[in-house]
Amino acid sequence: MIDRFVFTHLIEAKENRGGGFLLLIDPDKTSSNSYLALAEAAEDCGVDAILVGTSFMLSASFGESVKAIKEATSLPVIIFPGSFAQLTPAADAVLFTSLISGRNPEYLIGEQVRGAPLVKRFGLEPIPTAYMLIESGSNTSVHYISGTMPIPREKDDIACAHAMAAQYLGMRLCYLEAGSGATNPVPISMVNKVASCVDIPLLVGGGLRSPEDCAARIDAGASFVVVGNIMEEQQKFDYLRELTAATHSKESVPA
Ligand code: 1GP
Repeated sequence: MIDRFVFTHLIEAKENRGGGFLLLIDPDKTSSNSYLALAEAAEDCGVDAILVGTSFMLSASFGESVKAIKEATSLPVIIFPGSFAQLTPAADAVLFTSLISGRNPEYLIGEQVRGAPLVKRFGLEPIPTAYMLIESGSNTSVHYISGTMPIPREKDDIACAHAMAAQYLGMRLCYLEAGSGATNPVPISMVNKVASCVDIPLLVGGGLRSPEDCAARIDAGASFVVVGNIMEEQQKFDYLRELTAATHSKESVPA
């Protein structure tokens, strides 16, 4: 029997606040001082959970980074793994992703088979997540590393069919990903169409830079937005508050 504390926390955040805001920390991209300051401030700034993950894992101390982030916050810390090697007992949960938009067996099931025994041994809560890359105007790290084609950004029907397959396979979340630092985020029209095709909650991320970007995806039917780059670049906590406030559509914006 798998506990679903973190998944339940996410769903409650969505239901109570209108939309959930997930802050992505990539320990490869910023200094530990910067990301720990961000993690410490996150809850007070309205963040609902922290994702930690990286495409490359340039540093050998990924596990130490997750542990330090966990110690800096009382928010759930969820691994968003670039590979099974990023699994660590320091986190609460893992987005147990399968790259369903691609046809590379390593990222559909290979990494998951390597990671499953570690998830069990470490006591991590696995959150089964369908991961779908959406074309964003330029080649992103995930496209290159996974060797897969993203779904064309105007092909709503293809995106819907993938999301429906994910739901019927029993996935709990569906992540529409334009890629970190994407030039063009996932189109609002695609979020709207996919949300109308499935009942499972949607996460949308990649290239979301403004409160308007976040609010528009929640209004279109996303349950959660994921934001990384813009906060790593800015380190402005007031701006983080603006992003979370725009995402929490049920909460009144402070005057
Ligand atoms: C990337 O969706 C996340 O996997 C976040 O993207 O870094 O562009 O905010 P950004």
